[in-house]
Amino acid sequence: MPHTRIADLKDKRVVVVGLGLSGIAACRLLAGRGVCVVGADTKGADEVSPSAKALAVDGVELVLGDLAVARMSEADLIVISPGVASFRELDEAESRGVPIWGEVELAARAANEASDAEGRTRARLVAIGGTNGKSTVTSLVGAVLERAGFRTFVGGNLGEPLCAHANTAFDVLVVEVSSFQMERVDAFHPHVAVLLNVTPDHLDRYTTIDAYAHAKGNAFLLQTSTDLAVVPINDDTCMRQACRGGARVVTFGVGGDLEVTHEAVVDHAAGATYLRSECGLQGGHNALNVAAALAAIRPFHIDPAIVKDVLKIFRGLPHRMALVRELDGIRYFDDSKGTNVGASVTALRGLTEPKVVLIAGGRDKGGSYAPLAEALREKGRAIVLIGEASALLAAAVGAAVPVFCAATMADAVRLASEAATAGDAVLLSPACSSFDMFRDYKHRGDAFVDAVQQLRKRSP
Ligand code: UMA
Repeated sequence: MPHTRIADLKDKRVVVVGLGLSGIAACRLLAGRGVCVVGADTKGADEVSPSAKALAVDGVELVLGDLAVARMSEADLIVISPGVASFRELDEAESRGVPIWGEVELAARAANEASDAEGRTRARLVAIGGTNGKSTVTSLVGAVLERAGFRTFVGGNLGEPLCAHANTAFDVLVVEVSSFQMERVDAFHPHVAVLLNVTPDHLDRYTTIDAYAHAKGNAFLLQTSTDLAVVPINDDTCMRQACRGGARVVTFGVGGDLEVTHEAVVDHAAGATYLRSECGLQGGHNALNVAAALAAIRPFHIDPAIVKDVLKIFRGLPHRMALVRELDGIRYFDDSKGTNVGASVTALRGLTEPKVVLIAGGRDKGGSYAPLAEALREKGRAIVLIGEASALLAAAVGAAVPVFCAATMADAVRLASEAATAGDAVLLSPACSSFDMFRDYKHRGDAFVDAVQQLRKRSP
């Protein structure tokens, strides 16, 4: 039933799988619209968060510990959280014709229905995907639109689920979309869809990189000639995905419609030039991020003077190449958000210091660490490993640089500071997810920042 309206689900039985941020927001949204909601999680009652348990107060039936009890095959709809991959009961329900939506699909439909019901113009949807840079571009696009006076939602994979805001009147929804979130969409129709890049990631969930790229590309599917698809120039993988829909394609990069040169990002169609020296975001990868953001805001016809103001002050996100401290001539950078090999290689190569001590490791995601070994051969002083992937990483990079292993983040920072010499950088850019040792990448980054702040100056 691809065209089910949420309004028609009143008193119907909907199972929401996963009671993290997305699932909790989805449960509340559906319960608020008179749906009989079952909230299910593999975690038991003593493991889920207090917010998940509090859903019972909103009338949500909780199924905790054993998903089979949720009787998914008898549901009218299943809504899954992004972190939930396929499992037996879900496959069975799907084979019996039960529709399955991702949280973002539910949210986008709910936002449209709320606007229609109140006679408001529907918010325009800007979806921003890609292996790396999507949080930065999402935040930048959001910041420009807000400054230009649009009522703007900024969130999605970035942290705030759209479901939590589907009833609010916005002009634009700027949503960071992950491949997980794009797996289950069928009415999701962005006015602007951006695919920044595709490099190996999440290969513990996808059998091939093509399957991963395909999930990301679902964002383009319903686009038509009045919509915009934004992709890097000369990137066949991203272009192939964009062409699965019917949008006008705008490219960014060297020689693109949004052209990146040594000095500037140039919007040829608008006749506007944005000097890179006047941007708060620095580095080659960030020039590409700026170009992609400028492409994404094209349909909103924003005065370049406003855009320039924002570009000047926008300095990026916490835990994304953030300078924490300089001590004994060594700069410490927090790139905890570098959760895949491509991100860590970009971070390493982007540093101006000739030598870097890298802190990496965590939960392995199934890709190859060979590109990291190559970058370390050029720029690495040493690597300090943490977490489950330590042995795998040591095997992959051990020939390139000296390897140290640490049990905690505090140990890792201490070992890294001892291995570094004045003029080096110490970089936390783990190339892995954080869930083996931390709640999430923010928690990991905070632990790094704490440990760096505790370091004492070396005695002369
Ligand atoms: N669960 C199950 N069964 C499963 C798997 C999970 O019951 O098979 C339960 C867990 O026990 C837990 C809940 O599901 O209680 C967690 O759901 P979730 O993993 O979808 O996490 P949320 O808290 O809803 O957070 C999600 C995104 N998480 C993931 O995609 C893994 C967050 O992205 C996002 O910020 C949030 O929705 C709001 O939109 C994080 C992320 O790591 C930052 N994203 C990946 C990335 O950027 O690489 C894709």
